[in-house]
Amino acid sequence: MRVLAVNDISCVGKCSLTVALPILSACGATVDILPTSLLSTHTAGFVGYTFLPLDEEMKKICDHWDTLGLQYDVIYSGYLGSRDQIDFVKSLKKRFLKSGGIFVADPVLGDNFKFYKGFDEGFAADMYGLCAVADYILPNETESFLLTGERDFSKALAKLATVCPHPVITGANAEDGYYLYYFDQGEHRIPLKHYEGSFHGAGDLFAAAFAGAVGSGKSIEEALTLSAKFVLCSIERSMREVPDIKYGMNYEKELHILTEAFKD
Ligand code: PXL
Repeated sequence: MRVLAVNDISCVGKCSLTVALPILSACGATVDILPTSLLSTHTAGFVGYTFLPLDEEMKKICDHWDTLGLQYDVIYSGYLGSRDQIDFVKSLKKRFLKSGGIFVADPVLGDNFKFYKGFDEGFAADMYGLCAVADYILPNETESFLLTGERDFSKALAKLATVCPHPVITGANAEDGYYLYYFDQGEHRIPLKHYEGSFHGAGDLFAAAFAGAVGSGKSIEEALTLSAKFVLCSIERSMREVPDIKYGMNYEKELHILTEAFKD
């Protein structure tokens, strides 16, 4: 399986491409990367970070790849640094996804019912357009609200399902507990163990594991269950080991969950 991961490089803070590479590799994928921006750290919790959008470089990289005839089984997109980049990433599907390949989009917009720095309603509207060309989308509860205007998960999921065949709302805090909500010819839910606190990078760990799992032919239910197990074990470890969670989660010693699931 050959995967193209489109995401930023946050040099510090264990998210985006720096976690997508090891996680997708643990799923047995050959991973190529298209960096969308280069930051000294991610934007949540650090002050004074540097941010270099790579819009022009992304175009040049892809023009070179055209000459190589590269084609991918899976394209997985995450944090995008500008509205132009959203448009550009839409075009990657036609250019680089094999026929029958899978496009997984994580519409990274915000958390705790707030936009991440630099994003706004216009950005969310464009991200909705990217969701409409994806096979699977992985908004968290904040992003599902920012995309649809709905706080009710069933209503948000139904709205997202009008544009994408397999929306998943990750970490949805419903009245009767925490769930993964997903649409697969109808609404389904998988209950999640809940941990107090906010775990930076958890969404990126989940998205990379999920992209690796569905790309390897697992059903949506199997892929969600496996990715949730990997992330929940990483959360438990991080609660014990990481004093300052903005530096990211300790997931490395949980990668065996993925390597074991994808043994030949
Ligand atoms: O984990 C999501 C993410 C990815 N990339 C950057 C971010 C964030 C969340 O804060 O700032 C640069």
